[in-house]
Amino acid sequence: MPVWLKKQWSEGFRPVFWMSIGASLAFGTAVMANQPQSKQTLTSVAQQITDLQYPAMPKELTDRINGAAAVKSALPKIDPNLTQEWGLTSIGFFDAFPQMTAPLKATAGHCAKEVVVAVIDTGVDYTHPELRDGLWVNHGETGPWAPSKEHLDKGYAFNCRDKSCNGIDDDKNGYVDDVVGWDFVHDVPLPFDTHGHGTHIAGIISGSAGMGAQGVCPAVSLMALKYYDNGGSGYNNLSNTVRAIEYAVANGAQIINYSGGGADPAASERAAVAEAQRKGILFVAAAGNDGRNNDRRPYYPASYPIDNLIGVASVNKYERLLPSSNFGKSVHVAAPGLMILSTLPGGKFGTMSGTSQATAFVTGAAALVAAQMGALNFDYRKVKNWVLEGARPMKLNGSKQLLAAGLLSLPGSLQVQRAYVAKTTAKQTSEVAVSTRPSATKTR
Ligand SMILES: [Ca+2]
Ligand SMILES: [Ca+2]
Repeated sequence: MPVWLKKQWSEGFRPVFWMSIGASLAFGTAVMANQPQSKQTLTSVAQQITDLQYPAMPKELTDRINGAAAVKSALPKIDPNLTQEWGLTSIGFFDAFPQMTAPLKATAGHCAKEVVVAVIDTGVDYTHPELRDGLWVNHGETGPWAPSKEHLDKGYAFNCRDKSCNGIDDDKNGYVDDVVGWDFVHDVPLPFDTHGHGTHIAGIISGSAGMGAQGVCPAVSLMALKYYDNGGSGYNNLSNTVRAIEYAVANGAQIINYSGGGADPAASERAAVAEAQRKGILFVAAAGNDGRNNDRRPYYPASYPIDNLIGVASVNKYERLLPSSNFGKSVHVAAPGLMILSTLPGGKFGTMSGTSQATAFVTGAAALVAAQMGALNFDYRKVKNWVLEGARPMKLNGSKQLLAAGLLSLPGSLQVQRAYVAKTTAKQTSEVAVSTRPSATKTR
């Protein structure tokens, strides 16, 4: 089998054996809010998603882009049963709030817009009420615009008077009208999700409306990069992956979420991850859903030996590794990954399972911890260290070992981070004290 044909989702679309843990849970039990689960079938949910037309940019976003007053949308009342999602409880999300530093706590509904997370996936439903307030906006492609005299002399017709829709690459980054990201599958600006996977990942990271999918880092700036084509070749999916990573690196992402992968390495992909590392970007990747040891049979990109990578395994509600989850000392940390409730295209909600979802929890946690320091101070080595050192012990099955031997813990990571800040502050204070002390040699 060619290398790229194995590229697939990390919630595990396995043909036979893992069907019960992967695909069937991914879509088969996807539930729409306020509808009985049993009425949803694989076909009906997939069909609803496929039938969606690519919506235009949401009005809320265009208003924001045009500098108009933010439109307050009338949101349904928060359903406490939905927001108390088990994965959030497991990572200590609700326990973490009292521990957060004052500025962040005050704006906990908006984690930190300065932190940019690129979701390289099937695209994102950027019109979803849970997600539309948390989108990254490329300010080089926004703002009022008028055709030049040269344009008019050439007789060009422009229906639009904004950089976001003028058909011009205003910020000269190689992409025309890329306002919220890019669709590498169709090479068009709006990376709408007709699959469901990317929208689900986005909700876990940044869901912010409290309607049914609370994100770990609400309303962090989410850059939507669509690389995966369900009907496309594995080769195209790989080359689009590489282009998407390069876009994220070139356009200011601090964290990349990649909830996919395959059994075979690729030089181009490895080079792109290495370039992300050189640019100081954290790369969070799924460990895969083959139930195997990645130390023996690696899963890429999670298994590239590059130090900006965090490989993520998945656990159930009882904090046991899912049988489908890959493991090994080369896998860094585990996070919730079974029946995770999040957003689906078309303003819907549903559950999916696998290391894809676990990866999104780790990305959200990394973004939240990074947000405490301010985005300008982003340092992937420190953020990775806080996430891994803050992990709490978990029971492992027999020989299945994880490098960090632990489960993602927001309170734990915040604690490690605060200890670091306290130590750094103390060191700076003592250095100041030393430098202001009169020199013994000079006083003689
Ligand atoms: Ca551009
Ligand atoms: Ca433009």
